[in-house]
Amino acid sequence: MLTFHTAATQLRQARTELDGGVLVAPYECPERVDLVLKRIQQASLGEVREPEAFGLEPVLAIHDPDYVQFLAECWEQWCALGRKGEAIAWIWPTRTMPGDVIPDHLDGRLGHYALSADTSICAGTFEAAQASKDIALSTVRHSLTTGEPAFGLCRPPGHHAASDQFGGYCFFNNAGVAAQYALDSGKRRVAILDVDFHHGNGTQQVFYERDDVFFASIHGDPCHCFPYFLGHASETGRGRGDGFNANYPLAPGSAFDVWVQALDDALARLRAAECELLIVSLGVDAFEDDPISEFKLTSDDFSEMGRRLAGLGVPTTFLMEGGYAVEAIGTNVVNVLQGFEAAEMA
Ligand code: OKP
Ligand code: ZN
Repeated sequence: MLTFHTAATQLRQARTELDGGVLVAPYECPERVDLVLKRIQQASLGEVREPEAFGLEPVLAIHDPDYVQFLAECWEQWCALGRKGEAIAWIWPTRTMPGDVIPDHLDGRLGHYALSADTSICAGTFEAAQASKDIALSTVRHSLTTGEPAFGLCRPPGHHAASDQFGGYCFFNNAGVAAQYALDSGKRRVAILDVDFHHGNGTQQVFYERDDVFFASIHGDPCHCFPYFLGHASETGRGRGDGFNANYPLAPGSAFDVWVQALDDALARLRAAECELLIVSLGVDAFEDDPISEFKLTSDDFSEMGRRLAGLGVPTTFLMEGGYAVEAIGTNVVNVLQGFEAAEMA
């Protein structure tokens, strides 16, 4: 299987993440990409290719222009204020002060455009986010033109990024940008299946009122897990999108026997919706040893996941999301991709 990757994803080298009341080295670190690449080469998965530059137009097809401009300017403006650390939001519009006016001051704008305090903005963040969406776009274009599966080694991830909010390590919604590109290229309906441990709140929000993208997500129950405020089973879509959103919140501690039932149900829903392309938001943080997640999937379970995904029988684009057990991240990603290939061959 072909992989798309570029070193520009490593332009984001954040030093800080607010975690347990202290600033720690971010879980979403550049080594994640190095280790996945290393395993791809070891396992002879296939050629690794550079993405092409698509510019900001496909981003603006799902993201708010002022949000994109905020991301472009944030670091320079933060530095101009003479701040010492990285840019982290610390005040938000809330139930009691809804904040209909977008503030002028950067601290206010940060609160407006951030959905969590775990994600700093630093030098190179905007550039890395652009590289990541170019990988997503190059990967989906390959699947569209050849019908072949392909893997986009996106970093930073994308599924928490909403139309005008960043957070959960995400800035542009790579899967959403790719899905919209597929629709704009002539596909009538696209499926996004999110297997990351965390609910893909951004992807859900972008497509919630639409019937041309079916979004399904298997994740830790938001009553107990990030992002806490979206991802319940009762969220099924709105308006013409009603029936095109399927959430499978599972209890922390769930293992593959439970997880795979949700997968099979999600795949049946996607089959019934007659989707012409499958985009997999491929986080591997459902792994048993992930440091910030709470499912119990083994490395072998990821191979079986790949085999079952192939059963849908539609052109498939895999896009990297989370996965923080760095010692196993390469094995787990490549197991999904090779499981998929093995089942396609059979
Ligand atoms: C991103 B992706 C503790 C962790 C806070 C929340 C998880 C973000 C996951 N500081 N971050 O879905 O893998
Ligand atoms: Zn995750």
